[in-house]
Amino acid sequence: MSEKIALVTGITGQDGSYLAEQLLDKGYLVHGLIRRSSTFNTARIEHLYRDPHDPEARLFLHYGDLTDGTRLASLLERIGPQEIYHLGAQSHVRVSFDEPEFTGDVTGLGTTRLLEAIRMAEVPARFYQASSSEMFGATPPPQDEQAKFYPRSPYAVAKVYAYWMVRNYREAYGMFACNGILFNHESPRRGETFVTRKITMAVAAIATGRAHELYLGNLDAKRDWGFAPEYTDAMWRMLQADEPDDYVVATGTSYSVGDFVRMAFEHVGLDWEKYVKFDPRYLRPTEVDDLIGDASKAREVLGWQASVLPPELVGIMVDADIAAAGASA
Ligand code: NAP
Ligand code: F7E
Repeated sequence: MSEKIALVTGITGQDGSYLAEQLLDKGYLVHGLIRRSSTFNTARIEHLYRDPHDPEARLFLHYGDLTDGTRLASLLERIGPQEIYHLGAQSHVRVSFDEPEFTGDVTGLGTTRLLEAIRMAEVPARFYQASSSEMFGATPPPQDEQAKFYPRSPYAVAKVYAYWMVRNYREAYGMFACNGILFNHESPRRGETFVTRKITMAVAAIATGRAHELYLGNLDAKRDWGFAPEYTDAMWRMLQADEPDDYVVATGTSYSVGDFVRMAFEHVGLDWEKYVKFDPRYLRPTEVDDLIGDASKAREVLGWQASVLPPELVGIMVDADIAAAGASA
C-alpha cells in the first residue's frame, strides 16, 4: 500500500508540531501550510525538517494563508491528501477581543474556505476540525458533546461557526469530517502568552534569578488542562474511526489558574504570593469561568484517555523552562 499523505494547517503551532512528529513516526508523508513571515516561524518543527532535495525528506512545507481560498484549492489539488488536520487559527482568546474581525476571518471563515476547497477540488480526504471547549463558554460543567454552546469571546463565536460548517459539510456532502472539541492542552511548546506557559517561564526566570515578579489577571477561572501530545493522538484516532463524528477530549479534572500558579512555584520550592501581582490588562470583557470535560465518548469509541494530569503537567513544563533557561545562560 502506498504511503498515506496528510496536510496539516497550523503546523508551526504547538499542536501542529506534535501532530507532524506523530504522523511522520507512523510513516505518513506530511505537508504543512505555513505563513510567510519576515522572521522564521518554524522553530517548533525545525527538528523535523530536511531539505526537500534530500531523498529521505518526508515533511514538505508550503506557503499559504487561511484567508486565501484560491491557494488552498490549488495546494489541495497538488498534494492530494487522504487526511487533513485543520489546526490553523488566530487562537488567542484575549487577542480575539482586540481583533474580532480578523479572528472571524481566519478562525471562522478559514474553515469554510478549506472545506469549500476540498469540495471544489474533489479531494476525498478525511477532515479534522480543531474545535474548542471555549465554545461551551458559560455553560456549567461537566461539558460533553451534548452540552449547549454559549461562546464568550469572538474566538469562541468563530469556533462555533466553524463547528457548524463542519457538521453541515458532513451532512450535505457526506464528507468524513470530525470536530475534536479539545479542552485546554499545554506543553513546553505552548505559546508564551497563554497562561500556563507564561507562568512556567516566569517561575523558571524567578528561580534562576532573572526575574522577580509575575503579572497575571483572573486567578479564579478553572480549566481542564491536559498534555498536548496526548491530544494530537486523539485527533489522529478520530480520522481512523469507522464513522465521522464529534468528540470531547479532556482530562475530567478542574484546577484554577491560582492552583496552577501555586503548583508551579511549589515545584521549585517558592511561595507564589511573594512574586505574583495583579494587572487588570489581562482581564477579559467576558470570561469563561469553569470548564471540565467529559471525554467518555472518546474513551469508549476511540480508546483514548488522558494520562498526564495537571500536577504532572506543571512539573513537565517548569522543568523544561528551567532547562531552557540553563541552556541560554
Ligand atoms: P497555536 O500554537 O496558536 O498555533 C496556531 C497555528 O495557526 C500556527 O501554526 C499559526 O501560524 C497558524 N495560523 C494562524 N493564523 C493563520 C493564517 N491566517 N493562515 C494560516 N495559518 C495560520 O495553536 P495550538 O495551541 O497549536 O492550537 C491548534 C488549534 O487548536 C487552533 O485552531 C486552536 O484554536 C485550537 N485549540 C487549541 C486548544 C489548546 O488548548 N491548545 C484547545 C482547543 C482548540 P504562525 O506560527 O505563523 O503563527
Ligand atoms: O487563559 C486566565 C484567563 O489564555 C486561561 C486557547 O488555546 O484554550 C486556550 O484559551 C485562563 C483565562 O487560555 C492571565 O483569563 C489570568 O481564564 O491560557 P489562556 P484560554 O483562554 O483558556 C482554549 C481551549 C482554546 O481553544 C484557545 O485557543 O487564564 N488568565 N491571567 C490569563 N490568561 C493569559 N493568557 N494571560 C494572563 O496573564
